[in-house]
Parts: sequence; structure tokens; C-alpha cells
Amino acid sequence: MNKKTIIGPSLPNIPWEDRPADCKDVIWRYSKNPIIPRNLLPFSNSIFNSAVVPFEGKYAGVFRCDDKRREMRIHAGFSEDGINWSINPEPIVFIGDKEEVGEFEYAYDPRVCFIEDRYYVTWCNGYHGPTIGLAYTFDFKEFHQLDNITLPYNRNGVMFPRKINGKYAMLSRPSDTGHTSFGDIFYSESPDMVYWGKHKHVMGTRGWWQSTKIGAGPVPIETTEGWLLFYHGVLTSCNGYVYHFGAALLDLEQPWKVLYRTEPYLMSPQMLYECVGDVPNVVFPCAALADSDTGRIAVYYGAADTVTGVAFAQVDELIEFIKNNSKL
Ligand code: BMA
Repeated sequence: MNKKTIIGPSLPNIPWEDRPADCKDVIWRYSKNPIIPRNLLPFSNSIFNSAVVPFEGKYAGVFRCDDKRREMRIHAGFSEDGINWSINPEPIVFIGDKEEVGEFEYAYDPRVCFIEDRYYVTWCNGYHGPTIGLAYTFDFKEFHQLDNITLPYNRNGVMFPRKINGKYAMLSRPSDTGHTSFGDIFYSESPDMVYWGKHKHVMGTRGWWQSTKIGAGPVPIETTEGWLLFYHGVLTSCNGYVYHFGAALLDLEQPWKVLYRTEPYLMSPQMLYECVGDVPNVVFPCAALADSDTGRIAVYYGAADTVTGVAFAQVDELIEFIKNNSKL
């Protein structure tokens, strides 16, 4: 049945639950959300906005764990099934940190992307303000930190999983030092993961749920219809920011060209664990798994800056929805 829309490996053990009979949405939540509680670690205040990838037939990931001092650190974790996680109590200590890259200030909102032979981690790295940190690992035990890939101030740095036109490629969202009230998504490329340039505008804010700022979410999924990008969109209500997410399809060889983009959101904060927490009314996707055999997709998202949830979609249905509900 499946048309092999996803260009990529099969993932037979992808976490999955069928859509509930009473759900009409194109994306649906796992019934046992949140999968990671805020207090999984004895000292953790919250575990959210985290990144998972297939690893050695199972799963590994990098998790944002804020501790009870409210310091923001990232930790490695492992799982047999992508649902039940064991997270290292010690934060990642980067090799190359300090001497080469500068004093540690904070680390949050990681993304993990397998490119060629290793896993690259990008995150919001405190270096005289928020910027995009970069490290690689082969085993989720040793992490080698490289130079920051943008000047401050920037957030939501997300790699593409393969070179595009012979260059590494990433999306990022220039910002400011605070709770930025603006933000568009830009594309940059690099021959070597060090020097980044040829910056291009991909997409900006627009009405309603994406009117204040937008930012790339999980590593884009390559499909026959373009790069499938989940992205968050923020509106400013009388009670502050509200974080939703939608999706876009980007041209495969010129990903700064947006082919389709959802006018309605795919998910807004509606469940108690998305509306109540340290920052109410936030769904914030940072990772997605995809199985090219079945077309199944699992999206991992932070809820209310407190816990982690997962939601599911079928790629063909999702792409049809994006195309039928698109406004550029
Ligand atoms: C952003 C980041 C995210 C967070 C969101 C909502 O600026 O700090 O980590 O989920 O705000 O608080």
C-alpha cells in the first residue's frame, strides 16, 4: 500500500499507536503521554524539548533536563522502544569544551542528526547570549564539541541529514538575548561544518498561530514530495506566548524554496500537560522518527516546558493535508 514516500531507512520498531477512532486530526497524541515525566531524574525540574534517533537497532537521544536550580543542561539517554527512556544523571561533558570553544553557560533545545558516519548534535548554546552549539558523537558516550556555528544571537539550529548540492546545510532562527518577539527561518550551507554562508531566507511569520515567530523543529525528513519540516509557530495572547506546530514541504535541492506550508496548525496546546507546567501552552517539537516501509512518523515534543510527549502521523495523509491546507 505504502508508496515509499519517505526517502530513508526502514525503522520496523518505530513507536506507534493507531489513531483513536474518535480523532479526525492528521496527527494524534500517544495515549500514554507524557512519556517522560519531569522528575525522571532525582534532581530534574523538567525534561522536554529533546531529540531522539535510531541507534544500534534501538534508540538514543539527547535530552534537555533543567535541574532544580533551573540550570539548563543536556543529557544523553537510551531506550529499547523509543517510549521508555533511561537518561544519564550526569550532563554531557563535551570534549573540546572550554579550551577551544569557551566557558559553558547553558545548553538547551538539542537536535540530533545522523550525517554520513556520525551523529551531530546542535543546541542553543550560551556563549555571550544564545547561539548554536555543535558537537558530534559516534556512541552517545563521548561528545566532541566543535566551534559554534553561528554568531550570537541565534536559536533553533537544525541540520539536514545529507549534503545538498555538495554542502552541509542547516536551518536557524536569528534572535535576541531575551524571549525574542520576532523570528524567521534561514538556510545556510557549509563545505566543512566550520564555515557557514550563502544565508537565505526560507520563511517568515504570518497570520494567527505563527504570527510572532517561527522556528525549525525536528531534522527535516526527506520525502519524494520535498523535505518535510515540522516547525513551531508562536502567537502572542493576552497571557503571553502560545506555541503550536505546523509543517512545510521544502524543495529537495533548493530547500530555501517553500513548496507548501500549513495555514492551520497541526498541533496546539490542548492537553493538561501541554497547558499546565513551567511555561503554560507550549508544544515544541525537536525530533521525529520515520519508517520508510510503513510511512509512519513519530514526532517528539516538549509540553509546557516541563515534560516530553510523542505524536503520530502517516506520511501520505500528512503530505496530502499539507498540500490541501497550504498558503504560501
Ligand atoms: C523558547 C525556548 C524553548 C521554550 C520556549 C517556550 O524561547 O526557550 O526552549 O520551549 O521558548 O518557553
